[in-house]
Amino acid sequence: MGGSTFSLSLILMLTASMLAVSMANKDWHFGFNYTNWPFKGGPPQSQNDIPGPRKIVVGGSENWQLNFNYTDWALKNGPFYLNDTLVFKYDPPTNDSTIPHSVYLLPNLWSFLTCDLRKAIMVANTTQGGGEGFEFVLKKWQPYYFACGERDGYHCKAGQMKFFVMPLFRQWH
Ligand SMILES: *[C@@H]1O[C@H](CO)[C@@H](O)[C@H](O)[C@H]1NC(C)=O
Ligand SMILES: *[C@@H]1O[C@H](CO)[C@@H](O)[C@H](O)[C@H]1NC(C)=O
Ligand SMILES: *[C@@H]1O[C@H](CO)[C@@H](O)[C@H](O)[C@H]1NC(C)=O
Ligand SMILES: *[C@@H]1O[C@H](CO)[C@@H](O)[C@H](O)[C@H]1NC(C)=O
Ligand SMILES: *[C@@H]1O[C@H](CO)[C@@H](O)[C@H](O)[C@H]1NC(C)=O
Ligand SMILES: [Cu+2]
Repeated sequence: MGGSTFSLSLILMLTASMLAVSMANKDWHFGFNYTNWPFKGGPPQSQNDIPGPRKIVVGGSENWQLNFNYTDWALKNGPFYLNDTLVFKYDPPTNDSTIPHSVYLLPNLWSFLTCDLRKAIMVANTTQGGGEGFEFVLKKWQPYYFACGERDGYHCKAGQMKFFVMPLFRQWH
């Protein structure tokens, strides 16, 4: 149903961002002027002028929770750059009415699309999102596939708690 269209658009998005990166890197060596580069455009508006790495709260004021479209959020708040910090905020499970969350890194696009956690790595457990939140630095030039690992992938699959980022180089010109 809607699932395959959704997956297709994700693949298209990833392909587009990879293409942008590889093209940009290629051009980089030729010293192009990036002022008008459509993909480089940089993070929109205010964030654009901050030269150093940014600290971004995942989901903004919605934090890290069920039924928020993080794919959409990542699209609208990207691109992200190397050394930017993503902050995951979620309440630790204090009683039965708190829904526990966590942060996992999935190994590849396919496990991301299918929310397959078998080879995923937990980067933050259910208590680490409390207080100021859990901070994850985008240190490497690679795609990062994030997902909540709770309920054996259910939060990822049905709760939309997943998104990916491909951090870009900040200093291109
Ligand atoms: C890059 O292009 C913009 C717009 O065309 C121009 O204003 C700027 O001076 C150029 N920068 C360099 C370093 O050539
Ligand atoms: C989430 O947002 C993406 C990108 O805007 C969109 O393609 C997708 O349909 C949305 N998912 C849901 C379940 O609304
Ligand atoms: C990221 O930070 C590390 C450590 O501070 C630094 O060595 C590295 O050059 C930075 N990378 C980029 C792309 O800014
Ligand atoms: C559970 O914990 C949350 C947050 O600490 C609190 O707001 C809520 O009232 C608690 N619920 C119960 C049933 O104790
Ligand atoms: C989560 O990780 C923190 C830091 O490593 C640790 O202190 C805590 O006991 C862990 N909590 C659970 C529920 O595993
Ligand atoms: Cu969750």
